[in-house]
Amino acid sequence: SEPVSCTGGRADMSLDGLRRTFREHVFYTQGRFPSVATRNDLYMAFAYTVRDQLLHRWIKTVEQMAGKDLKIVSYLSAEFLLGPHLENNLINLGIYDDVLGIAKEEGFDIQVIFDQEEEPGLGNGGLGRLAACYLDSLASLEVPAIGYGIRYEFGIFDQEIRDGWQVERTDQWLRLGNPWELARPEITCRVSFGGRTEPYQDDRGRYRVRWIPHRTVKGVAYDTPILGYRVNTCNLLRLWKAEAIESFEFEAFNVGDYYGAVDEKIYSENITKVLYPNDEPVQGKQLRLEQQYFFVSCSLQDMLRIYKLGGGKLDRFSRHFAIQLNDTHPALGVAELMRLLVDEEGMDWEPAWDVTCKTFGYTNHTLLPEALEKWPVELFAGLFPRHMEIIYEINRRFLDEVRRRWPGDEARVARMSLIDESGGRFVRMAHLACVGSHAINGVAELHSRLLKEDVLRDFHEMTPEKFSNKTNGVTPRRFLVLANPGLTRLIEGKIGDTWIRRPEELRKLEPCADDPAFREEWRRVKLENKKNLARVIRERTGIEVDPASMFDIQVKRLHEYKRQHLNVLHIIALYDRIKRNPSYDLCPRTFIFGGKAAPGYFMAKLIIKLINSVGDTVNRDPDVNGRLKVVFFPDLNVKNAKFIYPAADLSEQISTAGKEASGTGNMKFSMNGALTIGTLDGANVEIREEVGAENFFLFGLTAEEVYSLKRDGYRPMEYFQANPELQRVVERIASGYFSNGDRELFKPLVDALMFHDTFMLFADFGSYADVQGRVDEAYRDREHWTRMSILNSARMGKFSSDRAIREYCEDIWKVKPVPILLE
Ligand code: OAK
Repeated sequence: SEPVSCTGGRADMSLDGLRRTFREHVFYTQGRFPSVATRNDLYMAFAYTVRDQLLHRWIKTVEQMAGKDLKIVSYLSAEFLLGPHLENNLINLGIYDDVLGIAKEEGFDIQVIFDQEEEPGLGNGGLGRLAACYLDSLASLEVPAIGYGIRYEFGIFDQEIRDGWQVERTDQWLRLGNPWELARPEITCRVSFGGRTEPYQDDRGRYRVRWIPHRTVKGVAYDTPILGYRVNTCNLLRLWKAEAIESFEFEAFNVGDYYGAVDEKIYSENITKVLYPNDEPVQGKQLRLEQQYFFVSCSLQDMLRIYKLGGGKLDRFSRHFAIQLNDTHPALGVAELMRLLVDEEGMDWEPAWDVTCKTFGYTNHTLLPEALEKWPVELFAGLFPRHMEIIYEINRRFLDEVRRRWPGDEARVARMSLIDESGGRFVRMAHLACVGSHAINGVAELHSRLLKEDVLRDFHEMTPEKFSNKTNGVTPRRFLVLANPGLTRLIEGKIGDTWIRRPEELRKLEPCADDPAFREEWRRVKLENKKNLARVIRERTGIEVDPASMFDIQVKRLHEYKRQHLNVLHIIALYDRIKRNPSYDLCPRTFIFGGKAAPGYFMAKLIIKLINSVGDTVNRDPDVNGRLKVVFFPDLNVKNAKFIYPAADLSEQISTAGKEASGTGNMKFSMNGALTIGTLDGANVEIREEVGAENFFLFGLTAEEVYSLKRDGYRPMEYFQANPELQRVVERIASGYFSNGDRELFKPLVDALMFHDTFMLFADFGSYADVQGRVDEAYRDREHWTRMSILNSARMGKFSSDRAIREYCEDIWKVKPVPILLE
């Protein structure tokens, strides 16, 4: 067919065109005179102006892909933590400065407009943000891709701090409308739950099964365009919203059951109401399982629909779709695709299984055993009677294979089974994902190795060829260009801007580390960023911090394995040194924390309280005399993070070795020139390799040492007794020094450390405190510190999500870029 013409008009990206479109949107979309337009009207008008540009490219993308024999990546994720769209799209379109100019002409502050955007917080932390970075890179590399997920009405809660405690408030991101999405009421799927199955013979006399479900809901597609950086590829993020199917309402109305109809509606809509705010571990709640199946079923039905539009035969499906499972949350997809192919499309089991295995890839994101998803068989079979049968059949065939390879090894069979029967019966989602995928990967070298040696050892022994590593990456567009315009300009002045697409070229900066004038400039930018953060901290917490002090920052979800409390123990140690020796020589430091705790995770919330309590005491104590400040930055999200990474001098990556799968905050900090103090955990290992051991502050046990210490019986008390400073630190907490004499408040935390210390803080405390001493010394030599800082940024190219996505494309998905032309 003829290419669609959408040149001129709103597709006009000249300054005049943009200005005209903007004015039109104020008028015709928002229905306002400029003189009465609210801040939100202006934001909406800008957003629609930009969206018009995206839609232009989107249509070109769809048009030029249609009918081509290409392969599409389908990224299945229960979470996408996108962050605000407006600024990011301006950067990717290359019209940031134009729009700044228009705003100025029209007489308002663009920052105020940016600030108006409510971010879609449809994720908890690392896993969801990684999915968003990968969407950015897929589009930037011109790879055809669809992200599939859930349109939660309420995303991750907003965090407030009251009296030092975390208080959760509902996230209302859709309150003022969402200009970035297009509702597609015509793209719908039916998703069923419960009921029973029944055998029958089809017209060819073959044994078949039909599922007679108990209830059915409707999934409606909501599409968000995802534009790549300075390319015309505009991919799709398709999020599903649950609604009641009409027939239920009619039936209920017909028998006069008005309330029944309304109940059904509420019941159905509940499925996509709210994001579960726990990251690792996830909670075994029925609604959560319903969410997973709901979005997976909608997405697979949608892919089959798109595929059939092209007239393809089902046994070739895997040549046209590569589906990636972002952890096990969408792993039910393996059973659902089998059901769709066998029950709905009439395929035989073997070819259907072949298609399924060739289509799916599985990425694991955690080493915490308690975070491996498993669902009680009773719950599972009740909701998905047909999938339960399919899983039993997959398992039967799979375990036959295991028995053929390892005759008589029933212990192995029990370990590998898709059903855990070691006490209660559970469906093991990671096993389902492994068996149903042709590729399995971890997210950092160390993590991938530990998966092979430990968590997924049996699977690796059986099919080593499925395993690989794909070290995580982050998008330099959002986390450097957008977050740190000062540094971006400075870098551009030296090496141009090609590094934004090819961050390996940042290496060209290395010689600048030896240039005193450049170092001076580098410090000036950092100082500006710190002043900026200091201002935001003042506005949000009332605390004054000194931009001349070292900014030592730990921002991430609150979790015991991430050991924010190890950081606190060290702060108390410094405080204790000052109290014992008022003239103690300490390089002034501002400790900044941020991150949300799962609402039901008592210990994580107590750690937030401890940080704030220590802050209250230390910040007010005149003896401290400016040497220490402690701040808890409330409501860490993508929007706030942009003030934080660029302002850091020191990045705290201090998890117990062997626990953090990768980490991605570590990359964001280092890219922005922060030095890392960290353990040999997750991607820290590779960051240190890249930036050089001499530019990284390493401490703590290795994963192997953690493992053998645990095996041989770890006794935290021994470390406690051997370290008088640690004793004084713990005593200050236990005595109520930070809690107005209340000895009970922090007792659970103190007891957990003294008697269990699962994450080995005591074992690492000495080494941590020593290395922090070296950090203090290093910071005094500002020239040398700046050198190290420049080298960190210059050597972080590997950790661009573009590199990660290229590896996925080549090794797992076997997909190629499809450049899109505008005219
Ligand atoms: C969340 C729920 C279940 C399992 C894992 C997660 C998760 O967020 N994992 C995190 O994924 C990030 C992206 O790969 C990693 O960088 C983090 O280390 C990991 O904790």
